[in-house]
This record gives sequence, C-alpha cells and structure tokens, in this order.
Amino acid sequence: MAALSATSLQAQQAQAPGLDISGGFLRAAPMVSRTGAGFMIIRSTGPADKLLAFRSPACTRPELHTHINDNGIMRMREVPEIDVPAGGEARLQPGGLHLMFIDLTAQLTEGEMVPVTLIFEKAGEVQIELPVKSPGAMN
Ligand SMILES: [Cu+2]
Repeated sequence: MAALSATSLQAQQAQAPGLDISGGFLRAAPMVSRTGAGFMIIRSTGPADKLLAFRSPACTRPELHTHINDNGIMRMREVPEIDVPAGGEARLQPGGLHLMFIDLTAQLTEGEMVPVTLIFEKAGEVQIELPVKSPGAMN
C-alpha cells in the first residue's frame, strides 16, 4: 500500500475507527428509472461492525440492497444491515450487496462526485464521496 500513498487520498476512500473503505463508485441507472447503485469495499481493521443505513443528497429514499437468485432471475431485496466481520470485509459490488439510491434528486452525471454518509453501528457516521461511473461500470 505504501507505493500508493500519492494517490490514496482520493475522496472515494475513507477511514474510521476500525474501518477502511476503498474502491467506491456510484453507477447511474438508465435515465428513466431514477435510481442508482453504490459500491465499495468495507474492510474491518478491528472488531465486527454493521452498516445500518446511509444517506445522500442525491436521493430521497436510500436503501441497503442485495441480489438474490430467484429461480434463475436476479432480483433485488432490501436488507436491514450489512455485516462487516471482524478482520474481514464486506464487498458491495455489482450483482451483490449495494447502496440503492431511489428517487434521485437530480440526474447522475458521469464524472461527478456524490457525497454519501454511511451509518455504522460502532464506527458511527462516515463521510465518503463516490464518483459516478457509466451505467455498465463494474469496478
Ligand atoms: Cu438495488
């Protein structure tokens, strides 16, 4: 990681007591749906924690979602919380867990940074900014 020090201060990374968040981005859904999905890797550097919720000026209905395979069809389901195991990580990635931005307050523009407040059970509120990528972006 030391070799990355010059670039590791990007806003899509955040650190909080016991947590190290990296690789975050937000993917705009097609214009008509007024939704977007946020992804990141949340590593625990201490005890287990839980992501309980988030909020962002970009949407009025933030939800935590996962994907389930329902007889071969991928569907999204709301989850009450996302576990970050002690010394482990929670991977929020396309096809799995994600931050769901419902009822976007404005069109997401590729390249802009969207502020997000993550709310953890132990670490409390953690500020992060997620860069908006194209609808098909995978990482
Ligand atoms: Cu979703």
